[in-house]
Amino acid sequence: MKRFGKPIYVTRPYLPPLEDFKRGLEEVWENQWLTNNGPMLQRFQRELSQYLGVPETNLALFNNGTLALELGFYAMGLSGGDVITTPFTFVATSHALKRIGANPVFADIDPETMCLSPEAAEKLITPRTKAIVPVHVYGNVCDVEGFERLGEKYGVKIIYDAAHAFGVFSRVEYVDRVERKSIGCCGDMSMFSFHSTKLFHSCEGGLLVFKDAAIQEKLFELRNFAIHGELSCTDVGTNAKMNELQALMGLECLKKIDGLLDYRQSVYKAYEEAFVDCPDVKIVPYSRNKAYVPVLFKDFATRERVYSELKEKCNVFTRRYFYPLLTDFAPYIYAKGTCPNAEGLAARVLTLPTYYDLSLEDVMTIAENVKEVV
Ligand code: T4K
Repeated sequence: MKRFGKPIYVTRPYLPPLEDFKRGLEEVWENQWLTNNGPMLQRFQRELSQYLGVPETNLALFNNGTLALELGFYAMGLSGGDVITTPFTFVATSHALKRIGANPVFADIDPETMCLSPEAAEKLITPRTKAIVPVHVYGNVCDVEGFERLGEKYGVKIIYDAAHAFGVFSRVEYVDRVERKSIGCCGDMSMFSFHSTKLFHSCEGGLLVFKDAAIQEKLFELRNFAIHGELSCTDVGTNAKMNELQALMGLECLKKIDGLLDYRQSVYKAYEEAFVDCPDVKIVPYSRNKAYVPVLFKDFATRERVYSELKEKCNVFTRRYFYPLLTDFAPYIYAKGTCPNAEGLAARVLTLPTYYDLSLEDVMTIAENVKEVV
């Protein structure tokens, strides 16, 4: 097995050219405005609106994805209700529900896409259900039509955790033209995470995209303590404001988004080719933006061996996203054993390194090392 001289992590944040960032910093210095709805934040919101093809009235930026989810759930009135969601995700999804006083109810995932199954979710709908929160896990797109049907049939909100799905669009064909539609436009609301470990980031950050423009004012209020000027406070808000340096990082990364997305496809393709002759490593093909490269092994023992040998012998730090399942963690242990598909896949999955400057040669070496272990 080949050992890398420097550690290879599951991801590395893209950094824009320092000169470009410095120019932006000069502007921040001139403005002497660092947070609280500053000019960089407003520009970032404007440019995101153009990139996503979503009106500015239907977006809101936050200081991280978790608080974006929390405030989104709160603004949609989920407190006190049951919300059906997936256990195969990062803890932030269900933590955000719990923290606003909603009760996460876990339904199983589709064994192919690894996203929440609409059929499994439907079986758990009761009069207490206020919403369904599917996750486009790894950038694999959920069965959005299936969830739309459930939303209409039962009158429940559909709110996507799209933390991994920035840069995913679908083609919409009209008689006279073809348009692209952001995955964020599905359902009542979607959240994109701009954390440094994401293919597009603002150091930390989160974006909500929502169908009903009327909710924007509420979200702006909630992210700023729900205070209005000096004399009024109308709700229990919090501090979830994105600052100017975050917005600047986001703007600089947005300039490069097409290249970042293209390169992820190349990395994925290189892994795919490397594993084509190896039936013991099954690459999961569903991610649209290739934000992650999940692979499945035949059993838990093999996955664990690959994980540790890559770390110890090769200096390669893969991650077992998403193991353990949320239903193995103390706050959600009440649902342990209820989602067999998710349990089976969490025991066998490993996400391999992918990032903007991971060379294709290094991808081949990582893949060869994996093949030597299985
Ligand atoms: N919903 C879903 C489905 C999510 O996956 C997430 C977050 C959220 C909601 C919440 O969104 P945010 O509130 O985070 O915006 C990471 C991230 O912290 C987390 O954002 C992400 N999902 C989760 C899947 O992964 P860790 O604990 O695995 O990250 P960490 O610090 O171990 O970083 C992974 C590797 O990246 C490191 O081994 C080295 C490298 N790295 C990391 C950072 C931060 C760098 O090279 N440079 C860096 O600056 O959680």
